[in-house]
Amino acid sequence: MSYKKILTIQDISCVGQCSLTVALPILSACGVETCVLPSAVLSTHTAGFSGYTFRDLTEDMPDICAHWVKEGITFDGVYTGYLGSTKQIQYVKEIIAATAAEGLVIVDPAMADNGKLYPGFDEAFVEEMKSLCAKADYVVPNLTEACLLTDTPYQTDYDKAYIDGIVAKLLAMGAKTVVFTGVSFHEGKTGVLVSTKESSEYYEHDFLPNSCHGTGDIYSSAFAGALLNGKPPYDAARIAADYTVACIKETAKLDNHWYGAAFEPALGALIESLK
Ligand code: PXL
Repeated sequence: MSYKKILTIQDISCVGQCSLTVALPILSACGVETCVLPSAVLSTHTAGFSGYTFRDLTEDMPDICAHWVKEGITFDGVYTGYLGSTKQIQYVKEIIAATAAEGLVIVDPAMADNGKLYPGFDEAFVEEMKSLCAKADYVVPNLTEACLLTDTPYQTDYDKAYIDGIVAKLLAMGAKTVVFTGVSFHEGKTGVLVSTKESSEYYEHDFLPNSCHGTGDIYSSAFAGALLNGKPPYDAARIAADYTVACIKETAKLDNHWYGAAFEPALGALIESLK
């Protein structure tokens, strides 16, 4: 039996259905042993709430890593999401080198959406994030993040050449596979483009108007879980897309559920799709 162990590094937003509170249950449901390194602890996420608390855990990281190295702890993969500071990105690279030298590196450069950086991030953070993406086996950006990482002006109206240009830059930076989410070429549709230097495959699915916060984290977590289950990248991308759509549909049934997506009711379907 293959029983894989992944480390996921991202924040704990205590309330808000994103980052670790999403990644841990989804990866566990995928049958993957999930170890966590919280990058920061926030009372809520930063999108739509005001006055949230933020405890940066950057300075805990070197000691945590040193302890793991002393114990001989290694991981089959590392999946990074929202990171707490620019300095932390350097530590994350060191943790990957020390504990997952042979493992899969999945980087969701969770820092921006809808043409804007999340609160608290700046150009220096984007620059440092480029260096982490360069080390990724899989980088999973949305359009805003992909534009920031490649110094491309953000456009909502685009064609295939615009997207291909961004992908080429991400691959040239060093990312081995680009899993580009939210790429839409037809009205009412969106999809994910999975590209390496050799190949490119696109999975199109319905665009749901009630798009909700946290779906990027749901997507990346399901993608990482499917990949660690041995699914080929395109299949993992498709499984994650179908699961994310199911979560958005579940959320649409709820009143006033604006802060996150109801990912729990669709976990059973995700588990089925991995069989
Ligand atoms: O879903 C991405 C995310 C993760 N963590 C925090 C966030 C966000 C997006 O806004 O604020 C704290």
